[in-house]
Amino acid sequence: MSERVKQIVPELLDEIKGVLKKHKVTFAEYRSAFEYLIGVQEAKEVPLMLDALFNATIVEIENESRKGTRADIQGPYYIDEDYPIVTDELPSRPEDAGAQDMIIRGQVTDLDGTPVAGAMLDIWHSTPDGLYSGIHDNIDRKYYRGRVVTGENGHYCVTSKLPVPYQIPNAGPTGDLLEKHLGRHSWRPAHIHFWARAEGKRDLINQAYFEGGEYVGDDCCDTDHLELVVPEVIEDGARVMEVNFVLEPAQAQLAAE
Ligand code: MBD
Ligand code: FE
Repeated sequence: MSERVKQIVPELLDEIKGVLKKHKVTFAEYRSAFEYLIGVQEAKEVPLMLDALFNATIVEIENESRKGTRADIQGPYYIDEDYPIVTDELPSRPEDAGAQDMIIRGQVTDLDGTPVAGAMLDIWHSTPDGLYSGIHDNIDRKYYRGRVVTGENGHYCVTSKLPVPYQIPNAGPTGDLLEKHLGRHSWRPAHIHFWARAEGKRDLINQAYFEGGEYVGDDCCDTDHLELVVPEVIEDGARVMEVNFVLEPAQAQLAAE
């Protein structure tokens, strides 16, 4: 058994037990929490609920040991597949042809500002109506997901369609927890997910947001996203998302683990 598990789990359990005692939680309340968790499982919302509640904390911890661009939450809707390398457009749904165009581009460098060629960026984001392909409404998983590789000078560029502020699925127990039980909302600012990988560099998972957008700074998933909030630039009618990444050496990753 892992030493970390032996160290952390008993402490976690003690903390939980302490709160239960402090508030003299009754058997009926315990049973209702029990039923709640069964509902989370039945709605298949375990990934959604865990990421909404805890991913931002794990990211905060990770960022203590990061130089360069800070990490952000991965969220529950990354699909771990060998997506094709895209050189021009992320595949978009035919019915979104009229949606706002978006250009995602930028440069990957190391800590010294030297361009990183051959870095691979996994990019994924929602449809213009706030759904994730491969997850919601049987939308083909090929849409709004793909990989780009940086060129000689560390640059990349890909076009897509603009995502909108995103309401996490709120008809289930995660939405109930946030909205009904805690009096919060269930929205995230519009965002684009990235996972940057390059040889000899520490992996970086993060997200870009739209400056001035609704829910920026008021995310139901508790991100602070002080970085990668991209000012509005329009080119030929397309919203340009200039997103640059500074990657630190992979040794830092090993040291942090
Ligand atoms: C998302 O799209 C997301 O990015 C997060 C963090 C949680 C729920 C849905
Ligand atoms: Fe997301």
